[in-house]
Amino acid sequence: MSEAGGGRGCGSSVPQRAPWSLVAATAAFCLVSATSVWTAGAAPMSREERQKLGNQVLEMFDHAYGNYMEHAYPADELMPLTCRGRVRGQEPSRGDVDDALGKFSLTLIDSLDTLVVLNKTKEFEDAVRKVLRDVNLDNDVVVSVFETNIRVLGGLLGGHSLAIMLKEKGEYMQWYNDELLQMAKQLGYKLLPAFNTTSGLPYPRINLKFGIRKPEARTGTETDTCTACAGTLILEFAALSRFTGATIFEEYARKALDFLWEKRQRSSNLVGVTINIHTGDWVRKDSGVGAGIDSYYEYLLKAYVLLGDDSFLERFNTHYDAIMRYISQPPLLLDVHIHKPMLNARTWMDALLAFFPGLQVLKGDIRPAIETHEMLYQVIKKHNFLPEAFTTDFRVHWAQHPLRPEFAESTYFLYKATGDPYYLEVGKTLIENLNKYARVPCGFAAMKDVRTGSHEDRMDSFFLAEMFKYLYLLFADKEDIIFDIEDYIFTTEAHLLPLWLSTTNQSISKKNTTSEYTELDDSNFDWTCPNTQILFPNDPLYAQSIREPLKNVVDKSCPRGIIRVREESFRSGAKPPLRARDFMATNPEHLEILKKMGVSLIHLKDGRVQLVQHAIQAASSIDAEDGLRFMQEMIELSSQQQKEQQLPPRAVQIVSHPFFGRVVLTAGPAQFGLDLSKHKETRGFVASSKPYNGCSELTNPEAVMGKIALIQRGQCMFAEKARNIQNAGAIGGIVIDDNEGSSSDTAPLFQMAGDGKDTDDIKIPMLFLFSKEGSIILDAIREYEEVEVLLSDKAKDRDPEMENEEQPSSENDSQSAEQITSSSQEVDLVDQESPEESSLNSQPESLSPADMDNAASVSPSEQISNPMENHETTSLDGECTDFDNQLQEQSETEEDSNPNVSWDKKVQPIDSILADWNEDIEAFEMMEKDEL
Ligand code: DMJ
Repeated sequence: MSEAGGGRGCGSSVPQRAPWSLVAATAAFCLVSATSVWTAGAAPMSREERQKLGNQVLEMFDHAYGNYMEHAYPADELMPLTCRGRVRGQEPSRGDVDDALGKFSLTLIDSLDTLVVLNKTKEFEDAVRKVLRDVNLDNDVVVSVFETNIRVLGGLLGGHSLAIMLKEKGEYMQWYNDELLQMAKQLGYKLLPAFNTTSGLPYPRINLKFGIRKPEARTGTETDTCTACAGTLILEFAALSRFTGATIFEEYARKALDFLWEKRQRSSNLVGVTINIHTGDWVRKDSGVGAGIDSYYEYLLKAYVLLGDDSFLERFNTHYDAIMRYISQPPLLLDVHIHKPMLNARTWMDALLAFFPGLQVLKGDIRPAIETHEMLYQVIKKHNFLPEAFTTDFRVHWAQHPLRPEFAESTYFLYKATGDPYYLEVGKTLIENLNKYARVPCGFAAMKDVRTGSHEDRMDSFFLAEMFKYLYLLFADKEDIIFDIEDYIFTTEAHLLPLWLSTTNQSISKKNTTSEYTELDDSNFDWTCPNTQILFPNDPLYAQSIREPLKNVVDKSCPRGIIRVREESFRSGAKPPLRARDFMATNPEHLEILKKMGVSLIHLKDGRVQLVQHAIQAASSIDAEDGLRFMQEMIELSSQQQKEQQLPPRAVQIVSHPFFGRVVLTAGPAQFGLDLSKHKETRGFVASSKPYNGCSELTNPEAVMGKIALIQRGQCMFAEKARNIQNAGAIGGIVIDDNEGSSSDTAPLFQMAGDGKDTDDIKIPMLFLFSKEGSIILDAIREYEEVEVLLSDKAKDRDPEMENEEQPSSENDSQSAEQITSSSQEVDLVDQESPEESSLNSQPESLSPADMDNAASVSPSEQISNPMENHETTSLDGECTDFDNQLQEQSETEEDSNPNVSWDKKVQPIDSILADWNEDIEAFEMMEKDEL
């Protein structure tokens, strides 16, 4: 094994080698010892079973890659539901997510080194030839600098690294002459104009052909970028410099990192999520380890490993100490404000942070890695996948899951570090869930909603670059891989760069780095030096002993509000601060507390109530913090209550041959007809109604009798369509959008509302599909004639039995349909929240359905209800003994003994003074923008 040159492990008793090597070497020890010593915990997994799982991963990769090559290549990505390539400009725009697509056969390039890891050397050779023959890097297309760097530049460099390794071995790639490296260099030069800022931070986007700021470029006016976007370049850029001798790339990447380091918040040592690339001001001052920041930290540590430059380790350690001090609340990792790091910035976590336990392994801090990983695994067990965001009490916050690999990555590293076969079982579950819920005939489809099991027509390139690599390596023995994986470091996209680069072309190292580390006292490094005894104890049950106390952390969780703020002082007898959920606008004591916190209550002329916080008007800084927390709670409560009043999306699952339940479409529910959420489902063959719009008595009742009728949207009310198909004997209905090209990928779903009359007479279930999802059914009818679907609230497991199931047993019972009225609360946001000033507006009066109609396009004659957001009602079992719950109990007791309080609550319920807040949507948009 080659060592990472100047790379230096922590701890005087540890030999001078990179921590990376240390981790790998120690893991090998654990693996050997596991088979003989294991007596409790997860049972060891036999070599046969590991091989079986490894082969399963290979088969799954073939399914994903084969379908991409057959149906999508040379397009950037496969659309696995419609079985074609995603070509930018030819599909409805998905916004910033599309900035990863540069018409450069993204998935092929991102898959290159995966082919070698998976021992598909022949396919690798073919793939490299295709890249050299077909890929054009000079397209007139605006791409994300970050995504292009990690996926394309990283993909080319990973491909080059393994191509030269194979060539040296003497069998494959004998014709190879650094062509991938030449392409990488060409791409590197194309990205350089992005760094033309005074700060040295790159613009977030660049036109591959025209660069930046020229009229044709269509980019260069941006002012902000995310921290990860500017701080995740050093591995690829340094590798490019060191492979080619062109030092400029490493210089630019170092300069950007130096600038970010300079701009860290000096008292907390944290960085914000977005930064102004011209002024260096933090634009978003919240800080976590997930979206927008994640790989900045990753690259500091890995730059040290790859380049052997101490300054990167010292920076990483300083940040890590801050993360462990403020953000880590094991097993949670919660965002905080960089200026007020004791104050949580939100009460949910995003899925990208799942990489962090893996990074902690590399760092050598195993205990919190095990804890966080365990918590994430429990969330996965509950929803089959990690939702894009979930709350501190483990409810779904954003329900999508684009087949992200971060959790598999952490699982692999934890297994390497602990040798605990538990992590093999975790990997097995990931494989099973992917096959059961994401596999479709034409690849693997992202989950649109982990709760319903519905799909999105999307298979991101990182799924091939990362997921299969980590899963395969998890089960592989050393001899299963044709090279020594420990000679390489993984980039954030899991591309492989050789550690020998650390001693190659070092001419620019350290030139620009600042050095103020001597100012830091020892306490800054409490978390930095792994104790190998704790890290890799000889006790093979070590990891299990850490997991044990957490085994019910998700199932037994209790609702949490904003936590931790001054918790100690509450415990010591001080009066707890006012919680948003307890607040009553007519309670003089509460109004007094509000005043102390700098929050004013303004009654607007139109009857609405506005809450505004001015931190400087608070009685003390503690009161100001309480005020901020109170405002945040109001926001959370408001959004939660609104979500709970909305119906969640439904699923249309195609169950007949050759789909067998593998295609699940996201559908909008109706506020009338059979309620599919009550464990009801309806299964039946589909038939188009005549007239297709279903607006008059059907002329083909014999065709729809006992079937699920397909009806086109438009011309009349949804309820009218439902009555017409019901009268013709249909057992359910699917309304298909008449706006060609519409899709739930790009338009918000909505609920079909009634017609303002009593709709109790409608007994059948009705669902809505956008045009793209609807065409999947229509195409299936054209091809297979008989198409059977299942309408439900959640897709059913698709197992082989589905293939043998009998004819439909539709459930069309006479249970009266429930008319569900939509949330009528409509409130306005007056001002954006900021740590210094927050404001909320609310309106107690109900609005008419027309007022609520803010979905994309609405036929004048239809009624639709609010666009749906993610929603989940989780019943929490187990005893709630945490502090928040005590507070809740306390307030309930007070309420019982005080009739005025209850009465007040009735006449002015809390939700009547809450605000409609766009934080979720904005944050999600920001996250999508910042990184995928
Ligand atoms: C990948 O492209 C990279 O891992 C990146 O750093 C973060 N997100 C995606 C996968 O989720």
